[in-house]
Parts: sequence; structure tokens; C-alpha cells
Amino acid sequence: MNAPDPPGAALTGEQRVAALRETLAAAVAESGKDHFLILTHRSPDPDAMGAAVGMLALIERGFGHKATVATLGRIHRAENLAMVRELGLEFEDCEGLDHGPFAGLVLVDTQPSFGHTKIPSDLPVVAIIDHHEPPPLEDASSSEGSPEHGDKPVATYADAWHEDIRVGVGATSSMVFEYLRAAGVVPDARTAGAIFCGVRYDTGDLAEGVTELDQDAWFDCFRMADQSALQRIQRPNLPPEYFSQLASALRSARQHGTMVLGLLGDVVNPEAVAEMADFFVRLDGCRWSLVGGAYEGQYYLSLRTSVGERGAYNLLGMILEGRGSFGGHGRIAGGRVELNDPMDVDLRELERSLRDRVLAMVGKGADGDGPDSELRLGRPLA
Ligand SMILES: [Mn+2]
Repeated sequence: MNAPDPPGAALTGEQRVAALRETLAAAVAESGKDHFLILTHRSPDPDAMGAAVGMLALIERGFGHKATVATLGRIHRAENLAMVRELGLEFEDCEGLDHGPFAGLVLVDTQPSFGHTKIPSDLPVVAIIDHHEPPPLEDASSSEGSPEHGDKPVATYADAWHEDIRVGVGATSSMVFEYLRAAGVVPDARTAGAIFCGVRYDTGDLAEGVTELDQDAWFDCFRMADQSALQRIQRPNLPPEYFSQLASALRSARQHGTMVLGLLGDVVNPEAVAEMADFFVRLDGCRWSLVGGAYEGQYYLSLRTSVGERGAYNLLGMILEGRGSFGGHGRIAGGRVELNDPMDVDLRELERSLRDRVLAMVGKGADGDGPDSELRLGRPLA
């Protein structure tokens, strides 16, 4: 079931395009600059990249302004690296970029208050296009919990920003596809390929919880893309670290009833936790998986629920109990907790408390899968 439609969901694509066009034009008039910076969350996933590339085409070809896409944080996952390589995507590095030329920021697949998103405070936000659950109001106004949460100076122009947040839509890339379609901009093969990858990744190839718009974006962009490139993106070569990470994750993960829990200690890259969570949730009888791992002073968490389930965002919020920052939609959620020094002690404490918290939740919902002790100890996967 999709979430209730937020206000504004009844707008047509044409109305949304007109509103965005007007907001950008006002920003150009006010700043005297004709260039926008498109940003998304740290270490962008395919949906973030697809939405950014689509937004670039919209702003340049649909509206006639200049635009630049900048990213923050390395991309590690083999499929995501293959997407950049095979489609020839080019992004600026957000850090060290001269903000002088830009009239303002267009955010895609994220929102200003999200912990994994860094907003340059000297640039006004002019537009937000996203499908993630907005943070609860008390979170947005409080700086407790995470040093990154709240307390973010966000500037805007007099006319406020263009905000289009539709939690029911499967991918932000689909939303950007709608803008392009309504503006009469036909995506080139590269843009269509990027949007397709975004919809494919965030909806699991339209597996569940999708709208007609996601389906239109998937089918239309598949037709317009280079299909052999899409094939190479889906099954890329994998580096040796992938296999050693997989082996150690398989050794340490445990099945507790209908959940697989893998708290992996240090990981080879932050996206390994998402890869393993995607993999473990496919275990027969598993309804959700939670995987965590430490990388460069941060503890990353990925939560997945199985096909047909939703509520990953709420579940991860309950597990984190106000620690760190998190986001998600449908079956996917991710979070990040800052580790303090000395890191190894803090890491072990954090993993122990996460395990206790999760097992307490599983215990409450125990659905007759053996005695309680078996539920607590868990069953090795391999
Ligand atoms: Mn997304």
C-alpha cells in the first residue's frame, strides 16, 4: 500500500514544471546568475544519480539555464561505479567547488535536514525533489542526537523554494522523468539510461509499492537507453575485496527468527553494508535484514524488508532510538552513527547495544520460531 498522498499530489506534471520554471527564473532574476548546482546525498546511489542527470537535462534543455551536478563522497558499489563508467556520467566534486557562479541549489533524492546531505550554507536552496519520508518535526528542529541533524543554516530566496516531496512514488528518478515528459524534453540515451537505473534500483524493477509513473519511467527510459550498457551495469565485474567481505559477513551474520542480523565490525567500504543487507533479506523465510559496519569513523546501517513489506524507515528509527541520522522509503532504509574515540571500544559498545535493541524487538514479536534462547543466539547462515 502506498502512503497517503501528500498535499500537491493532485498537481499535473505540467503544473509542476511551470512552478519549477517560475522558481528558477525568479532565482536567476534575483541573483543575476544563470547557473544552478544540482546536489544529492553523500555517496549517491543509482536513483540519486539518475535524478541528478535527469534534472541537468531539464534545467539546460527544458529551461535554458546552465546546470552542474556535484557529488560528495566516493562511490564504492560495483554496480554504481559501472553506471558512472558505462553511461559516461561526469560529476564535479562538491568539496572545493567555487560557489561563485551559482544562483542556487537544486536538491534531488534528499532533503536539507537529512544527515547524509551537506548543504553549502552560502547557496540558497531553490528546489527540492524527493520521495523520502520527511523527518518528524521535532527531529528537524532539535540538534540532539546527531551533530549533523538540525542546526543547518538553509538559505532561500524571497519566494521560498519549489518543494515536491512524494513519499508514494518509488523513485525520485521517476519524478524527474515526469518533469522532462511534461516539459517536452526527450532524454538522450545517457539520461534515459541513468533514469532507468534509478527506477530499477529503488523499486527493485517495479517489484512492489510503485506507481504508474514509476512504470512509465521504467518502460520509456528502457526503450530510449543503450540496453547493452544496462546489461553491463547490472552484472559488473567485482573486486577481490567483495568476495572477502562476503565471506566474513556470511561467517558473522545470524538468523534470529524472521530476521537476519549482521553487525560486521570494520567493513571494506560503507556500501558493503547495503550490499549484504540486500543479499541477506533474500534468505527463505526472512522478513527483514539489518547489517552494520564501521568505516572511517562512521558506523553505517542498512535495513531491508522483504517484498510486500514496508515501513523500513520507521523500523530503523525504532532501532536507532535517536542516535545518528537515518532515512528511507518502502523496503529500504539506511543510517549512520558517528563513532567516538577510542573507536574500537565505541564500536563494540555500539554493536552490542544495537544487538540488544534488535533482539528485544524480535523477542516481542516472536512468532513461535523455536524457544526464546534459540531466537536470541541466532542460527549461523553458513
Ligand atoms: Mn531514491
